[in-house]
Amino acid sequence: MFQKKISLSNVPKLSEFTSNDAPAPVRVTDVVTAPKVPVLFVADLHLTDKRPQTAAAFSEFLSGPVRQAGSVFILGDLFEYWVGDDDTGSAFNRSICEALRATVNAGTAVYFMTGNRDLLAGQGFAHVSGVRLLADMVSVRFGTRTLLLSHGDALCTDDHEYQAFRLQVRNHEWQAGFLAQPLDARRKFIEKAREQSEAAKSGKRAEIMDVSADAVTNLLRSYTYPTLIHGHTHRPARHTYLIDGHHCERYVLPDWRDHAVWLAFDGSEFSVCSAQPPLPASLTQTEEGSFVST
Ligand SMILES: [Mn+2]
Repeated sequence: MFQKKISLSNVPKLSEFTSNDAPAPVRVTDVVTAPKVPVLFVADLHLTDKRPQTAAAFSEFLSGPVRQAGSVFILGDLFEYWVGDDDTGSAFNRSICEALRATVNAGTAVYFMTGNRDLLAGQGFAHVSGVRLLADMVSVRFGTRTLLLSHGDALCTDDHEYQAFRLQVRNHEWQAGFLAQPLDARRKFIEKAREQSEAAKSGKRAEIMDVSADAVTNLLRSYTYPTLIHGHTHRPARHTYLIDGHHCERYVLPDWRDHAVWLAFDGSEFSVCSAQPPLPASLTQTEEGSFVST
């Protein structure tokens, strides 16, 4: 099949993405009904062969807590980067996929949503690993209770430059052009994009890069005041809101360093769990509420 090629040298740089348009409101595009409890939630593991301790923690997490759970939801940025599903052959990616596959085969449902780092993980990854792909954002229903799950970057609507970039890399033509490049060229491009992203971040105010309060309020109001769970910002917390007289919660998942940390839900209560107590100090308190620890 003819595939239009886009030279990587012609791929726009981060700094060239700008937009003053208000981003479209975030909408639920996927639904999961009554997954088996307890349900575990993780995000932002950023697995890479450069951090073997984190990869080992993931392997232990899968073979321990996850096997004892009914289901696990991975809400994006499982990998530090993912250059395409044709890269499942590398030793590191293969070992992660095999660990996921063993977990699925043992009877625990593994749900996976991409983040900004592993946006290109798709059907090929799902086929090898056995995970069930989810769109961002997904509604998970337990009887009358609804949880909304998202990676979280779609809610960072105050960062117009990032949102314009996000839109661009989600464009199918852009992706096809990117995927048509050799693996090495793709890896180099991602390394460079990451450097640019870090440089751009250093010039931005911290609030700009957090989720927008308005985006969160509008979302919770639109979906009859559910509990929102997301990652991406690396600002773990439990936020509470009173919107139109309804109490709502927003859990921000922690990123992983050298040990596993996850949020568990038994169908009615949440708890934060760690493979290595005590919890990091950053987990304990925010201005709006504190993380529930057990
Ligand atoms: Mn992210």
